[in-house]
Amino acid sequence: MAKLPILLYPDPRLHTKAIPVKQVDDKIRQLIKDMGETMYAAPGVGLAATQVDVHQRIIVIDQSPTRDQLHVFINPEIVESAGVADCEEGCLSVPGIYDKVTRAQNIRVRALDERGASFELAADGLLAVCIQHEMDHLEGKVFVDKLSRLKRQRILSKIKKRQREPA
Ligand code: K2U
Ligand code: ZN
Repeated sequence: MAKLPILLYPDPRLHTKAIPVKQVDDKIRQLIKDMGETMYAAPGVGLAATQVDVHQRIIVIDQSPTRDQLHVFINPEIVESAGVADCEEGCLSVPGIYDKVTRAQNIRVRALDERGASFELAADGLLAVCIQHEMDHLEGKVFVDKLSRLKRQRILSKIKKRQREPA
């Protein structure tokens, strides 16, 4: 397995729209293993393939307290959504930045698993937030893109200031 480098905002590659996985094969399964290792090491609750510069529609999520229940979603689609909820979000591609984002409260998602079998999952709470956050990544969207222009400008200034400071 391998830890993969995570793209950092405002890297333009984060704004690439991912393409559907055509064949769930051993190469895809190895990528999923590497994404899981990368996510756990970060540490994060989720990771989209876009964030490791692989532009295919794959996300991994583990919001379990024991960190041993990895959800894998290949070619995910939200087939139902209901309600609205605000949640404080962060992102491994935008370290140290957190802000409130409004998303659907309850969702039903259809995807392929690591064997290529189709499944559906109903989600709410943090899992629902994370699925939507990761699916945004597959669309080339980062959560800070949803914030006001002023907030985005302040975040970019903070990132540029950090880059000027000695490591
Ligand atoms: O996509 C990512 O960068 C992974 C995020 C997923 C996530 C975003 C918002 C809310 C929940 C999960 C990282 O896990 S960021 C770490 C984190 C976790 C919970 C809440 C806020 C930030
Ligand atoms: Zn993110």
